[in-house]
Amino acid sequence: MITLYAHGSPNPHKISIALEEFGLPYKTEIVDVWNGDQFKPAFVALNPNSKVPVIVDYEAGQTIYESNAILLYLAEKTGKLFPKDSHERWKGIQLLFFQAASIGPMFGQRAHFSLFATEKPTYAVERYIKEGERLTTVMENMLANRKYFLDEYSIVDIAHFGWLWCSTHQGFTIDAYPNVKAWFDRIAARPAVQKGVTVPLPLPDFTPFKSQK
Ligand SMILES: N[C@@H](CCC(=O)N[C@@H](CS)C(=O)NCC(=O)O)C(=O)O
Repeated sequence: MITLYAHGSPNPHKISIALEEFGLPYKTEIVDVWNGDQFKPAFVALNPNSKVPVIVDYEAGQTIYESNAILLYLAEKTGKLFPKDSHERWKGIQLLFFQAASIGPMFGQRAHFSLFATEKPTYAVERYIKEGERLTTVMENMLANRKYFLDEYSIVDIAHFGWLWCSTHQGFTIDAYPNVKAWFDRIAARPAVQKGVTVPLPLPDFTPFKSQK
């Protein structure tokens, strides 16, 4: 049995989606990151960086943090949703790093400065909106004439979907990016994805933040 430590937020949703896709038995523990649960010693013992998601795979005696490392772990454990062919595999690893190093942090800062910051400094708001649009253009080009980021549906799609799902709920539209939009709708239609984004909690209601934008 696997325990997923999570909250209703983009990086944990990558893992609940993957667990649903893999059909692995799991249970969830809610870590309320809005109220500081991630800094409690018992959780810091699982992830010294105090962030969700974390999984504990009791059968294997393995604890893992960093969402894309968890995705790779689960793909390796099941032998599913990640290519075995070396060239395609390295393309996938590269895209997982790209997602973790660029999309996640930049979309995160965009949401922070545009929505959550009590003061909204114009420079920071504009910087991250511009970077968010630039990165969405990068994905638009990557997805030209492709159904998925790799030749087949994979954990790379799941990794990218988490933040795009969240950012569209935060009001950052992808309508101007037809390849990203078509890919997004294709992934969102999957039953495992529809279930995964509700586990352990759906995204919060961003309406109060959007109205102060
Ligand atoms: N690079 C990490 C980022 C994890 C992350 O930022 N998680 C957020 C929720 S989506 C969190 O725990 N935030 C609480 C905090 O920053 O204190 C990953 O991909 O797992």
